[in-house]
Parts: sequence; C-alpha cells; structure tokens
Amino acid sequence: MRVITTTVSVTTLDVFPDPGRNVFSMNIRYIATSPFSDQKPGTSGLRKKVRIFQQPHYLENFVQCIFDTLPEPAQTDILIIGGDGRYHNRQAIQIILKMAIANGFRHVLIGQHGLISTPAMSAQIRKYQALCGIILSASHNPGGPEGDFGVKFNMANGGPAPEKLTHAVYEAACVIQEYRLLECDDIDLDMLGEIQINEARIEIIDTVTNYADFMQHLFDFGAIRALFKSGRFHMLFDAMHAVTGPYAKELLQRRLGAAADTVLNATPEEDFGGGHPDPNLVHAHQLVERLFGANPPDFGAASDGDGDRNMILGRHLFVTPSDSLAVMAANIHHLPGYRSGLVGVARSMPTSRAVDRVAEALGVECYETPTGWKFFGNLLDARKITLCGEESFGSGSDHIREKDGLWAVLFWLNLIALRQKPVREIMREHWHRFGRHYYSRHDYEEVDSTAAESLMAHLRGQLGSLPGRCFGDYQLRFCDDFCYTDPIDKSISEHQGLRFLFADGSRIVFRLSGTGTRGATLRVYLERYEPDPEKHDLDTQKTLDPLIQIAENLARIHHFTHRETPSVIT
Ligand code: VG1
Ligand code: CO
Repeated sequence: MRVITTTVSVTTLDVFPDPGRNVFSMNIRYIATSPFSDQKPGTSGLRKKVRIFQQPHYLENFVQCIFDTLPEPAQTDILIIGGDGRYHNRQAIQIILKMAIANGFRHVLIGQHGLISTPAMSAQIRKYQALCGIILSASHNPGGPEGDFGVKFNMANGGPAPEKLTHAVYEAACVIQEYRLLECDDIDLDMLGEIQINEARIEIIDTVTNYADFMQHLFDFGAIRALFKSGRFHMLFDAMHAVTGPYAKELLQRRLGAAADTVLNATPEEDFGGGHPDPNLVHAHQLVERLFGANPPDFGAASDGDGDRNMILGRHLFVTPSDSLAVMAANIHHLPGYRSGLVGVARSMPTSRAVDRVAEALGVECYETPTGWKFFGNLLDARKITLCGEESFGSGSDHIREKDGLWAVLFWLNLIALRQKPVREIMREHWHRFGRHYYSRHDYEEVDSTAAESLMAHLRGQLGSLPGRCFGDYQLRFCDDFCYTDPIDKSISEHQGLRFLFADGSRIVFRLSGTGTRGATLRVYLERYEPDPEKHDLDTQKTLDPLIQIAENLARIHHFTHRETPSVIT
C-alpha cells in the first residue's frame, strides 16, 4: 500500500496564487464509490467499450486500485502517463493526473499531446527510473465513441504488471469504497515544459525524440541511410492512423532519409480513421494491396494502435511473425546493439517453433511461456533471454520490457542493409537452413461466451483419451492444458491453452482470447514443419488443410460456434 504523503486539507479549497510557478488550486476530494464487478485485467490491461469507461467512477476506481497496489516507492516517485491517442485519451489523462497528485506522486511525466507508444513508455520508465507507467490503449482494438478503450499499467522494470499485481488490482477493485482526486484545472497537454501543481512537478515530454535517440544506439543507422540513399530500395510503413505515425516519420523519413511519402496514415486519429489498427493481412489492407500489387516497393511494414506490434512484408510476401522472430534470432549478432549475441530466446506457447530450431542450432535455451508479454519480464530481467516474441505480431528484445513495433522494422531494415538481399531471399535462405514452419492462426471473433467455454470444456474432456489416436496421416502424440511455472519466481499459471502435438511435429493449439470486449474469441493455431526445400513455396492454407480439418473434428467448431469459417485468418 502506498503511503499518502500529502498534507493538504480535505475540506477547504486552498489556493496559492503564484503565477510564476503555475500553482493551481489544490483541494483533494475523497470520493465515495462502489465496486464494478468486471474490472479483471486480461492478457494486457483492462479493455472495455468506451462507454463503459465513461461511466462515472469506472476509470477512477481502477486507477485508484492500481495506485493502492503499487509496491512502496523505493527511491523514486515518478509516474508516467500517455496513450495511443484513441477517443477518451485526453480526458482519461487529465483524470489520472489529478488522481496521481492526490495519491502523493510528486513527479508526473506525460507524453506530448497525450501520446506515448507502449514501447516508448517502457523505454521512458527505464530511462527516468519511474515507479509506474499508465498506458491508455486497447492496442489493436478499434477506437472512437463506439469503440474500445483500455488501461495498461507497467512497473519499474518497464514491463506489464505481472499476474500477481493484476490479481491484486482486481481484488482491490472488487471492494473499493473511495478514491482520491485533486480539484484543479485541466492542464495543457500540447506544450512541452513543466508546470507545478501543489507539490507535484508535471512535465510534458517529447518521447519521440527520446525513443528515436534510443533506437540509434541499437542499429546501424549509417547502413540503413545508405540503403535508402542508393535509390534502389523503397519501403512503405503503415502507421494505421495510430500512435507510431510521429515516431515513424522521425525515424524513417527524418533520420534515415526514406522518401517523404514512406509513412502512410501518419496522423494519430481518435478513431484510427474508422479501421482496426491491427497490422495483419486483413486490416492493413492498404499496405497489403501495395506490396502484393503491380510494381510493389521492396519492403512493407505496419504497426498497431499502441505501436507494440509489427507486420513485415516483402514483395508479394508475408513474413509470419513466428518466422520473423526466428530470422531475428539467427541474425541478431550482426547488429550493433547485440554484438555479444543471444543468451537465450523465448516465445509464447502458440508461436511456431521456428525459433526453437535456431536456438538449438546456436546452443541456447528457448523458453515457452503463456501468451502475453508480462511472462517475458522475469526472463529478461534475469538475463536468461535476449530476444522474445509472439505469433500475434509481437517481437522485442532486452532493450525494453515490451514488444516493439518500430524496433522490429528497424531490425529488418538493418538486416536488409547488411545482407543486401530482398526479404524473399532472406526467408528462402533461412528456410533452407532450418526448414519451414507453415503456420496460420484462425480467429472466430465475437462468438457466444458460453458456447466458447463449452467448446474448450469439450476439448479438455478428451485430453486423456486422445494420445496415440490417428487422424488420417496424423498420429496424436501428446496433448495437454498448458500450465507454466515461471523459472525465476516459480509462480504458476494454469489453463493457458490446449495443445495437441502430432508425431510428425505438427501442432494445433486452441485458446480463448483475453483481449476481446464483446463475446469470446476462439483462436486456433496451426503449424506444420517442412524440412524439404523443394516444398518451401506451398500455399500455407492448402498445406495446413488436413490440420484444419482435424481441428474441426476435435473441437466441433461449427457445432459450438455456428460458424462456417473463421472471421480472421493470419
Ligand atoms: C492478444 C495476443 C497476445 C498479445 C495480446 C496483447 O491476446 O494473442 O499475443 O500479447 O493480444 O497485445 P489474446 O489474449 O487476445 O490472444 V497488444 O498489442 O493488445 O498489447
Ligand atoms: Co498493441
């Protein structure tokens, strides 16, 4: 529990008129409230419809519970606040700021215009040794008044709060009776600089410059600049009207010399231009059409609402995030920030095992964790891994404690500059050396929650009887309900997805999403290994078709969900 150090009277409105120091009124109100029953954080923070967050006391309750649950501040009392710019971002920031001051924070940093990408937040927390960062984002979920809003909170190591803390916040949210709020005017979020409120110093900071400076230490900007300057290399980056626009323009166009029209949809908008800010083949269609159309650029990339995801495209080529992670692992020692090489890697359980093969070849450990970046934090802090990733368009390294969209793009640019080869050639060589993992994820979105739970229960009920059984050419070798024991703190996370492993190394995984805001989303992950280079140019969905049929047979997807086909295939 944090100690409240403020000495302000709770009943009188004290005003200290000192225009030189920007001191505002400073009356702290203790506001009575009652719990909401649905404030359980999911895979990454609390995500709900905007109108749920707009209910009186809803955001305030949750934020008070975060403050009440934070560990005692060590030497520092810094809080950082920023969001992905979605609808309700600015209003939420003003509320959280006033609550932070009322809860005793003496130093609050806020991203200019209220914007901070998730990876930039992680970097800022580490740079300023902050106690906590609050990110207003529902990531890749759509925004706008009818869309989604979310609150993620990161700890002093820069990473998402671990499960122990998210559970504690939920428990506090179930019994909360009161929150604290400072009465004062809204502050200007657009002008860089400092203001003083009560005893607290509020700084509006330029995270774009900070983040770009940081990236410059990790990659060979000279080599990438030369690549653009050669005139033989063109790329497009789709910021999807979300938070990475300003960061991408600074990095790609200003610092690296890419053409002025490289960054598409570069202005963050409250509703992301009406789309899903989700960098995949379905939602980043403007970029996909260019890369798969006539006369495509050499390289394409996109990131999501809060900038932690990335999609990598070559000419007429989609690089699966799992393959991207494996390529990174195999090449990381060539990059300036990583000359000492890999100490180990980690991937989320449903991510393909392409990276496992690289780790094996390099003789380093490969850890398999549950879905969600919070599970990488301990491994990174303990220096067990250098690199980690998820199939859901996430990759990152020990430079911060979040996945990092633009970092991944710079990684690929640096690699292309070094190898002087197109993306397709880099992939072909990689598969030739390690074999190819054909991989796809099928999502069934917004299905009835009870039906989705029944489907999972139906699958769980069969786990004991399936090993050894044959499905066409595929013999089931092993299946389980994935349970993870953290190698560092030994904490246990159960029910992290159902995995079915076949004798030839193929795999099917089923799990329910923890980020959706309407009904349930069933995710089916399919993977088949192909060592033969003659068979590395097959159509992914066709080659996975037998496994798709087995998934249907095992889970009776149509029976439970009444869906003929998935809503999104990546
Ligand atoms: C999804 C992804 C998961 C990712 C999470 C947060 O979770 O599958 O890999 O860590 O989103 O990403 P789920 O529970 O819906 O499968 V982000 O970009 O929303 O912070
Ligand atoms: Co995200």
